[in-house]
Amino acid sequence: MRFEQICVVGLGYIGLPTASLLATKGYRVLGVDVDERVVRTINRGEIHIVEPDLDLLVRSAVHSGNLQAAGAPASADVFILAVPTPFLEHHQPDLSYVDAAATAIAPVIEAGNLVILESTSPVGTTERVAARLRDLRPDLSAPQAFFVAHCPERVLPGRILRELIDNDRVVGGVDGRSTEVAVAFYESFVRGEVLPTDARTAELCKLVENSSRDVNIALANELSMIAAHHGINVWELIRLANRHPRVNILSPGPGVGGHCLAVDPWFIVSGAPELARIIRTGREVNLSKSGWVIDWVRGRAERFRHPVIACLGLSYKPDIDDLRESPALEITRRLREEISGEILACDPHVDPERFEEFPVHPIDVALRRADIIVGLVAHRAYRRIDPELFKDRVIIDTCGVFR
Ligand code: SAJ
Repeated sequence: MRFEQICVVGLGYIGLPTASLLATKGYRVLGVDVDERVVRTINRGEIHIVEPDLDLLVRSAVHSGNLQAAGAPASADVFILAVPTPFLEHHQPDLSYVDAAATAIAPVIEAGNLVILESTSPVGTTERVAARLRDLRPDLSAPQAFFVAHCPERVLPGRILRELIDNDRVVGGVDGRSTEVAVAFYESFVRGEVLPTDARTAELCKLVENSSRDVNIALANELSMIAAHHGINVWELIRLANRHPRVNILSPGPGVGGHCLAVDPWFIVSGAPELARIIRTGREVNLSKSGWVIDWVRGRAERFRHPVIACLGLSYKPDIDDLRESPALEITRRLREEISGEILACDPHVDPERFEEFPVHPIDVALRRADIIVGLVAHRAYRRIDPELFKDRVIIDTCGVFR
């Protein structure tokens, strides 16, 4: 089977790196996005998201002529759907973007095409895409007229370009032949191992990966609250427990952020609400952590008439500038609303000129003026701060940055 023309639908954090990587590997790639600004930006060889080295890759992909962006799909050998799968109220999955992407490609698919869903999806979504395409294209309803598979993305923001190539990939088709064709496609550009399965297992596999991390972080977060209750240093506790050869407790923090761990477990819960008890509770523990941190700050601020509180870090995890679902940002926002005092927000990765919601201060100003210093993100720049600089202040370390 020959794969030459690729159409990638959705040019976000997964679609754009994937499209530009494939273009630099020699495929002719059409990237599709409903946002006209995104299409124009990419066609200029520029990017609209932040990811190390992605600007260089997109520029060279566009300049080579192999990557073009457009508002609508066109015929191709392979279609990759990389659209968002957020949740609605009550944590029910919102599949409207997946449905819209399937509807958009339906008029242009041809016999023998491969359609891949990369979006993180609840169990059954790949079959739903296949059914929708068959409904819209009755002329292609013969068994295996075209191939449909799920290959969940697994890349870590901040390391996307490396992980797109190096990570092992799980590929599951809606039938055996779809699996084979999709495996052959990924093997053409992935250095990691490509592992075949069926579509439903591939869907649950991705959800389980992120739920496993979320549940493990929930254990660490719950421990941090229990340790505080007993007056025990949680970092010392975890360091010692992790010396057991079969124990590996993760790090507590101000909550769990990003667009994956805080979302994906709910897809498992909504698919099997009576059974997914630990997964649901893990989510609830992690969600409650921000409120617990705010109460902690409030308790320590009580003895000041007009406390000056430095909040160190805004991003959702260390050493990146991504603010999506960031508990640090949420805590800083709520402290600004709820505490009568002055909040000095800092983050070396957030450009104060471009961040408009509230002022972002240089760290030296914050350290000089603050009565209370709240460590929210363990950025490398903060881990290097000499503790002598704030030895007479109140320190609230939610993420072990000053440990
Ligand atoms: N966190 C902790 N304690 C820890 C580790 C992480 O509180 O010990 C917090 C982080 O600060 C952050 C959140 O968890 O707020 C998530 O960060 P992360 O680095 O664990 O994961 P993401 O969301 O950036 O990326 C995850 C990855 N999944 C796994 O590691 C299982 C990535 O491989 C997935 O591709 C990505 O989700 C996704 O797109 O689904």
